[in-house]
Amino acid sequence: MENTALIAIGSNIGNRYDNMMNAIKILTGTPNIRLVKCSSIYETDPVGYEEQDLFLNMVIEVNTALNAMELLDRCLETELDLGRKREIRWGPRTIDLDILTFNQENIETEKLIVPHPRMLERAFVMIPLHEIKSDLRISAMEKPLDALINELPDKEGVRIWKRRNGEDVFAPIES
Ligand code: GSY
Repeated sequence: MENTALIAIGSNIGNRYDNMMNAIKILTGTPNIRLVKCSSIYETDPVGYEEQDLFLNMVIEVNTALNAMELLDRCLETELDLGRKREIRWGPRTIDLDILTFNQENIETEKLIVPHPRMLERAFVMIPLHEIKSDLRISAMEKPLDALINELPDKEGVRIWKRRNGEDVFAPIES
């Protein structure tokens, strides 16, 4: 299990919590992907196409023996297993699994770009990410995660929904 990946998970159709838990079970239910850490779950205002239901979002860390493209295929298979249909580009979805980082690698192919090109702009990714990887640095970052989060305009659109443990997850990023 030599590789480490961070994966963002989101859902805004049906039983959003069950969708997310089932996605984690399917994805990490084989010997070559191991769940290391889960963030709390946040309820978030939709970004992009705003006329849709609220999302639940979280970030997980996994260890894996797969390479990045194999992990992407597993994410896409998991989405399909859970009935995801790709319809409106920024629209509602049963489940969304986005690889944010894969080790420290920079990968740019037609199917996969990591680090994820929009992750630093999205409070619904950055807040759960900060919770489990507050010291993360990627080449596109000019500041630490907490400083970037404080500058994000839509952070009020990210509210705790199910806390991972007793700690105040917002304390380190409140200005
Ligand atoms: O890119 C992920 C799908 N997505 C989301 C999401 O997961 N959460 C929120 N809050 N807005 C979103 N817009 C899109 S597209």
